[in-house]
Amino acid sequence: MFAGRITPFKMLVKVVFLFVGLQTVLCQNENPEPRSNRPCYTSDRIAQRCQPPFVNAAYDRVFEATNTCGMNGPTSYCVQTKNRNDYRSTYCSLCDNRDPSRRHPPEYLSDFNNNTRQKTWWQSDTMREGMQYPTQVNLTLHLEKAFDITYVQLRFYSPRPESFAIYKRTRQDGPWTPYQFYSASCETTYGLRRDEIITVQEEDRAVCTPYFSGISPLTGGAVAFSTLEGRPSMFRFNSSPKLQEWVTATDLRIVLTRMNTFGDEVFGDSKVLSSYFYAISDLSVGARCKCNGVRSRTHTLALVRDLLVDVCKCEHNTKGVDCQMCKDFYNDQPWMRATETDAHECKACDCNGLSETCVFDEELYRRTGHGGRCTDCKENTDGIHCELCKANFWRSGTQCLQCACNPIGSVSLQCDDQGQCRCKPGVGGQRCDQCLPNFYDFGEDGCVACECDPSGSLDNTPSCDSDTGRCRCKDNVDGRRCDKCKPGYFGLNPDDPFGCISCFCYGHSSECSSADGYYAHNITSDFDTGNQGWTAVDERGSEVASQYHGISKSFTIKGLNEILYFSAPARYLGDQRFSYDQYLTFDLFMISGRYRGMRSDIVLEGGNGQKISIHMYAQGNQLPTVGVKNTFTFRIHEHRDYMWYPQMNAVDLIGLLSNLTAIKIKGTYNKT
Ligand SMILES: [Ca+2]
Repeated sequence: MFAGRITPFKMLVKVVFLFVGLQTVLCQNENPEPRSNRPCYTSDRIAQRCQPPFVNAAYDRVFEATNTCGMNGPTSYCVQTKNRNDYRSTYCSLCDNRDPSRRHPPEYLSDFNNNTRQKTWWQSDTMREGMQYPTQVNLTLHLEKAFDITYVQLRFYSPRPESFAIYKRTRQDGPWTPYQFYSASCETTYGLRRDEIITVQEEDRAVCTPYFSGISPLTGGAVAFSTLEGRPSMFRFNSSPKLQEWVTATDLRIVLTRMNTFGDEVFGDSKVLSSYFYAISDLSVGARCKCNGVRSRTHTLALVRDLLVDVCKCEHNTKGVDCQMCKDFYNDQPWMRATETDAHECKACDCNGLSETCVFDEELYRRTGHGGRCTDCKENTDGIHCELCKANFWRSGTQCLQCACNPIGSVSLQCDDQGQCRCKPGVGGQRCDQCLPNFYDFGEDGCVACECDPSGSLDNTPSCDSDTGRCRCKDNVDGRRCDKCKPGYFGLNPDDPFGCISCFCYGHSSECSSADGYYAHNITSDFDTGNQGWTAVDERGSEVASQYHGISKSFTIKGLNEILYFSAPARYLGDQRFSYDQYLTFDLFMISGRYRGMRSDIVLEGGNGQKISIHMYAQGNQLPTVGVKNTFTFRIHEHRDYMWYPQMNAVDLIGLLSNLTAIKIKGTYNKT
């Protein structure tokens, strides 16, 4: 017994000395970060680190205690004291939770700032009720949000425990991890070596210290745990994520493991047993609301699990209970804790005003220095900054327009930068929704070529019905591809606006075909060597006077009031069937006079008295002009577009041509 008493007294001297030293350290390092109440922005609106105030985070919070005295009616306890002569004396009292003057509930742990002079404390059952190792008491403090813990300080009303530990959680649903062990028997109670040196590699490891575990003082002993004390990186706190995590806690737990005794409990004396219990008058937690350096000084309150708790009022475009993330749309840079040199303000994404949301893209940030990837781009835009048009859209000025490529006719639903879709073979149109000219049967494989023969196609331009593929033919042409003459016609010819010419078989057949062995030749008069057989005739066909001019190489007729014609020589006459659908061409030079319209300007006469005639201006010819050489061309064809008079059918016209007796061209124009 005697030896057992000597040891704690030796310890006491050491404890007091160390405790003073620790308090000094606490003051120096009370704020691991600079003590500053500066605003979160400078007057120039430049973001800078700002911090919430240093507070006692335990103040006025409710502790949960797994054991409290007097909960099931009054129990007695005895307090050992020492008088001036160092003799112990004992007085006894009652604990009764129903009696306000005798209760010792857990809330007395955190009424630190209570100005009442009367000391308040929480107290457990005594050893008489079975309170001793291995039965332990847990005192749990829920901070409701993360705090940066600087110290945890306990002031005991009973002697300090022989063994107790501080645990913490960094998340409200996380595991409890040890913070610190206090034990006079580190090895046997906690399995830890006493006072281990903390290494850089294990800065976030709890250690066990035997100091503060003696039985003296019998009351009023304090224990202060400084979270950074003895940790190698404590002066490089801002660059040590491990220590930043180490000081973070959302909940704290004091686990009271074993009481100190004088060893006299073994005799089972009820008064002695009643004198051993745990009692703590105050527990304070020096901490800052964890806001990661981006919180303004102002507290705000929020309801968390029906409790009003402190939350950070986040600045620098951050959000979250601890300002631990960037606000929506401020994801251009990764979230980082503010430091003295860089506030790490969250920056807005660049979405060209076309989105209000974005996400942080690590890979993009590594590549470009900007990690904001816009989402939900509006107005049909897409891209990291909503700078592109969505798939299957194209840009027209500032707008993105839908390509609307026809899914059947298009190779792809994406059009080019002019809005033109890529079409399958034979398909056309901006959206590839129709067959190209000369193609038909719009379908999955595109369109099929109509393969119209240009010679037989209207205006020599191939085109067909886009549904049936039937080509649009000239009048006398037939066939799906306009590649053959209609029955009764022959000689498909691109120069023929009707495509084919009528057969003439003297009424003995209506069908014919082109025959080999024929060639086209012109009958021409150039008047180089006289009138070359041309004569001048009057209306009745009687020859009249004419002149030939060798210098101008021209054949001339003059008349005053009579109508005179140039009459073609015999080689133009006779069987001229092959001139059907061919041309009659001549040059005319009018010396004087004025043209007056007359139907019989040009006359073709047949053997049986038939004749056809035509106006000089028909078939798009110009009116004859004085002093100018005019060239006239007439197609010899019965179609009314060619304006021959009278109208006759092809067979009759060819019949006329088969025995042509006269070609007359009017040569005087001074009389109508
Ligand atoms: Ca108190």
